[in-house]
Amino acid sequence: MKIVGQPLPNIPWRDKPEGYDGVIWRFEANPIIDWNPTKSTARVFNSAVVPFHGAFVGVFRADHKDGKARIHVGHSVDGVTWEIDDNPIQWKDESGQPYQPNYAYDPRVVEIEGTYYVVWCTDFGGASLGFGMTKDFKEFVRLENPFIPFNRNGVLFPRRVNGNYLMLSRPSDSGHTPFGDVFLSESPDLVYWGRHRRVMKSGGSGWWQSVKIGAGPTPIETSEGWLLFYHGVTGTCNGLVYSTGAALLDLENPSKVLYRTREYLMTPEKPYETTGFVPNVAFPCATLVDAPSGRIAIYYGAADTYVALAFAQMDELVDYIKNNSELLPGDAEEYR
Ligand code: BMA
Repeated sequence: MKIVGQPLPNIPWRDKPEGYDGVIWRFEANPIIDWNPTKSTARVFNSAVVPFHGAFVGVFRADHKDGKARIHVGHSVDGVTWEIDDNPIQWKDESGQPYQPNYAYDPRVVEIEGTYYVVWCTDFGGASLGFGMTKDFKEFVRLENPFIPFNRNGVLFPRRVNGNYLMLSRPSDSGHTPFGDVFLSESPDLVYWGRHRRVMKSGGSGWWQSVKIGAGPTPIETSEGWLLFYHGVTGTCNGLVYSTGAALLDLENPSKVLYRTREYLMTPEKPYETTGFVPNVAFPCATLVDAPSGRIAIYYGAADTYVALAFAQMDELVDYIKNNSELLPGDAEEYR
């Protein structure tokens, strides 16, 4: 079993605590970003991190003190301590004109062929996917929105598959959507998207993913398939609960699910996950990966208030997913 990717010897890392029997373990100093991290921002969570020039850069969801969500750049030497810009990203459109989204949240970032792409949730007559690129995290170019409303949780694959770019997304409604499956779309040029397929449905015997599911971080290429962390949502009399699961998708045709966790891997347990602006949310948006060692660091938003960090070891995690899998009808097929 191996990860297909680059070494990242400076990945933030902790060995699994002695006696702990889960396959994802939390950083003991969580949360790594607390309330009011900059002058204008109240809460930073559900954010994306990538390696950059020997250190790390992030695109952070920041809910401002006016209550509105925007996205900001941050830098870190160790992936744990972050300097976040107080100003949101200033976009220009492809003709060089300034462009600012009305709101922006839940960004994912991926490097493809030397360019960093950002997908976020934007206002496009309702919640939909915003899209842009940067090469240096200083100048950002806003690109065409990939899909019509309503949609969330857009996640690009880190390379083309069979010549096309791939994006996972979760078609939704304009509010706190009470449904949601993960879909896959292809594009030859990152402008025109089609060949839509349904990848995974909510539901199954595991109630933690009974209401809706959505892709989390950029899928990780492994010898066993694309490793996808995703969030699964259940309803309670106190509102929705966001847990984390994982799946392995077919390498050549990622619309087919090979394995998928029947039980969650992580659910809100710690005070910073169960208590905050929105209680009971563990929402993964990014991973860092050291391919030779199989180490995975997971960045997740906690309680719509904090950024937290957790860790997994690829071979142990993949074994677990394979041995504790439950596919739903249609998961393993190409659903068109
Ligand atoms: C979802 C998104 C996430 C958020 C979650 C819980 O609909 O808005 O950003 O973490 O709800 O509030």
